Formats: sequence, C-alpha cells, structure tokens
Amino acid sequence: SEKILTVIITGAAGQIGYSLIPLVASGQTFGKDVKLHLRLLDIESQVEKLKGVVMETQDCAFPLVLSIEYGYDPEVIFKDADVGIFVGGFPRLKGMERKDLIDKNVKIFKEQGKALNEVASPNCKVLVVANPANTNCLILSKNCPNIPKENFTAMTRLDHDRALNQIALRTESRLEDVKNVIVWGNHSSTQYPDARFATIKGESLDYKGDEDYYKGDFISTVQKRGAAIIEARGFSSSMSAANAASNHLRDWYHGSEDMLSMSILSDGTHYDIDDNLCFSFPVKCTGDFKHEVIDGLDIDDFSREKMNITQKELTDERDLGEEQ
Ligand code: NAX
Repeated sequence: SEKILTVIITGAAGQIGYSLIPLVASGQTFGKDVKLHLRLLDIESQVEKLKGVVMETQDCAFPLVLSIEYGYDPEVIFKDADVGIFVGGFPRLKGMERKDLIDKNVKIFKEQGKALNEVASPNCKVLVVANPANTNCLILSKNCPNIPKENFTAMTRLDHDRALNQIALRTESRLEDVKNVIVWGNHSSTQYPDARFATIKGESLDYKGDEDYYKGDFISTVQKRGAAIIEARGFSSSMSAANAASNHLRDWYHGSEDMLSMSILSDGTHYDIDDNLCFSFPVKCTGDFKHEVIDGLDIDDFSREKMNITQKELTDERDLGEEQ
C-alpha cells in the first residue's frame, strides 16, 4: 500500500524552514516512495510570508506532495501529524537573559505540546530544532502524555556532522570514511564532542597521538561553530541546520549503520545521566523511527567532567523552565 506521512514544520516562514521544506518535499528526507501532506505553522504576523513560501513550494511541483496547509493555529495545523519538526521559537534577542529566553519558549512549547497531544497521531515522531532545543523538547514531551517518550528527540545532528567534518579536515580523510563521533549533552556551547572512539576507514583514529587537539581546539571549534557562522555570514546556520534535520529524520526513519548523536529523553539508565533531561547520546537507528542508545563505551575522568558540565546546564535550564 502507498506510504503517506503527514509532516508538520513549525517556524516554516523562517530561514531554516526555507532550506528544510525542499529537502523534505523532494523526498531526500523520507525517500522517494513516501507521499506527503505538508502542514506549515508560523505565528500570525508571519502568515503572509508563509503564504509566499507555500506558493513557492507549490511551484516546485514536487510529485510527492499531496497537499499543503498552513496557518498559525497549532490545533488545526497539527491534526493527524505523523512527524513534527519544531523549528519555530522565540529568538534570543540582544541583551536577553537565558531565563527570559526559556520563559518565552516554555510558553510556546507548553501550548504546542497540548495541541500536539490533542490532535496529532498518538504515535507522532518529534524533532525539536528551535533553541534551547533540548529543554524545549523536554517541555513538549511533558505536555504530550498520549505520545510515547521515545518519540521525542532534539537536534544535535548538526554538531555531530560538524565534528565529522573537523576530523576529516584534521586527518585529511574523506568524510565518508570518518565514523563513530559522539556529541554528548546539550545543543549549546557546553556540549561535549568526543572523538575518542572515532575511526577512519574502520581504523581507530590516532587520538592519543593528537590528544592536545582532540581535547582542546577540536572541542571548542565544534562548540563554537554556530557563533563562528553568525560572525562570518551575519546570520545563523540555516542550510546546514536544515540538512542536519533532514539527516536526523532520514536515519531515524530508514535506519543507519553509523553511530549517530541524538538528544533523547534520558531514563536514568545510560551513562549515569539523570532521568528527566533531554540529553544527547550515541545512538544506533534501527529503522522505522526506532533507536537505541549505544551503551558500554568507556567514560574516562576527562569525559565525565565534560558530561557533568553539560548535564548541569540542562538541569538548570529544566529548573528555570519549571518555575514558569
Ligand atoms: P528564524 O527566526 O529565521 O525563523 C524562526 C521562525 O519561527 C520565524 O518565522 C518565526 O516567526 C517563527 N516562530 C516564532 N515563534 C513561533 C511559534 N510560537 N510558532 C510557530 N512559529 C514561530 O530562525 P531560524 O534561523 O530558522 O532558526 C530557527 C530555530 O532553530 C532557532 O530557535 C535557532 O536558534 C534554532 N537552531 C537550532 C540548531 C540546532 O542545531 N538545534 C541550529 C540552527 C539554529 O540556530
């Protein structure tokens, strides 16, 4: 029988939305044999702009797209959603404290969570891109008691793909030959990109031989890559963020042999990370939106310290959010 997915994209009038819609609608994300109903959400003041994006999407004449609807009411747009890609959020404005940013987004993700819980498919799969992505994902899940916890993910795939690229450059290897990197923790500057298990063409990376780099500049380059792009381009990452969102969903749906990084809801059983946090772990995607944490990797003192820092930040964000 014909495969059809109803896919919602929030923040669809924004920068990432503009790059993401063609990846999804052309079949790069879910495959050329999956037909799509697209449901695009933005805020009321952006509906005119969204209409323009819809017109362009129509004009691409994507054969897979069966229908497009758009609007600002989540209870309408989220109806029967099989996949929700949450890109829309309140941006961090100049001079804004983290607490303000979290307050604004808690409100949005509570409201959208309630709508998702009410009207989406009870097996809806979720990817949160909007920052603070991990904490937004946690809030969304808490407001969706009808949807299983394992259906909620936040995006650390961009950080993961950035780490792969840095290793390929450093070792003068092809990207396709670099595997087994991990991004632990939060999608923020406290994340811990971990190259200890990386392989090039199946052979262990010479981590010990280049330890100063992998414990130093490698980590900070990946952590600060988003800021470097803003500095250079004048806008935040959007092509690469959309590409990472598409990669995340493609691998989650189709499965992958690779070790990947996904932020998921911790249940307290992996790597001594507390439950009730949305934390990025090494995962294996086994297909049909299933994933398993890759357990059993050695955590040395250096790594534990880095993981504690990012866990602490996530705990603080969660607690700030709960004051709301
Ligand atoms: P833009 O500001 O271009 O677009 C965001 C869109 O969301 C706007 O059209 C806005 O009207 C809309 N929006 C705001 N509140 C909304 C709501 N309540 N419901 C629906 N839509 C709403 O930002 P863009 O560059 O597209 O980035 C989108 C988000 O991705 C930001 O939160 C950004 O911080 C985050 N990012 C996350 C990344 C990740 O790796 N997880 C990397 C890239 C990016 O920085």
